[in-house]
Amino acid sequence: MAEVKVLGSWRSAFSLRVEWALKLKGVEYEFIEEDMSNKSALLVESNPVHKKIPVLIHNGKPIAESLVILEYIDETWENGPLILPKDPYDRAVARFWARFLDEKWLPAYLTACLVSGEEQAKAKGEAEESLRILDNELQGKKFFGGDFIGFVDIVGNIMANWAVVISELAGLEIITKEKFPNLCRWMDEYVHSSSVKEHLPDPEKLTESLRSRFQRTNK
Ligand SMILES: N[C@@H](CCC(=O)N[C@@H](CS)C(=O)NCC(=O)O)C(=O)O
Repeated sequence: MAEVKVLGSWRSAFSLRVEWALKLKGVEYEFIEEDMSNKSALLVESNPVHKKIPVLIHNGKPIAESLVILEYIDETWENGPLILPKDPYDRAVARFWARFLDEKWLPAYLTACLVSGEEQAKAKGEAEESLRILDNELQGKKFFGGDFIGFVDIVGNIMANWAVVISELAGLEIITKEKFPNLCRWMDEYVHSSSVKEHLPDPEKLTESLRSRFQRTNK
């Protein structure tokens, strides 16, 4: 039987992407919790370039970067639902939105929650601009993937749970029903869907673990 290991952390949205994809495909795996303040030799040798989680190790061969891993999982385990669409154009579109989330929306959102004053207003504006585009993309759709959870939904996990916790700690209201109705409906649908809800980190535990980094005391 194939040996599948995931080097990750219970609180990392990136490593949970990998776990959710494996669960969706029904692949059994061993989860190895990494201590980010004391990275294991296995992590450093498996991902020598970035030394980051998640890493998927399949029969001894490591693969790093969550988006790359999701595609590998989809191509390797053909049973179960497709993560990326079949059609080449739809696949390209899904990859486009996944990169948009990680490269455009996420850095602006995190910056808005970490800085203050003018810098914060600028980052918040940029994050909201990305959210408007994503909200529009969800118009008339249940999930980014259509009727079922797919690549972009899995990558967007960070919006549906982490983003809410982080902005609460930072005392910023960004994703509201008034401004982003489609996105809020998607978040609700997504976190309550059967393939996701039982695998979400405990919200209180997550809040505690992110408190020291994001809570603002000088508001
Ligand atoms: N682009 C990477 C990001 C992964 C990432 O940022 N991992 C964080 C934990 S959430 C990490 O390992 N940080 C350790 C470090 O930066 O030293 C991916 O998609 O896998």
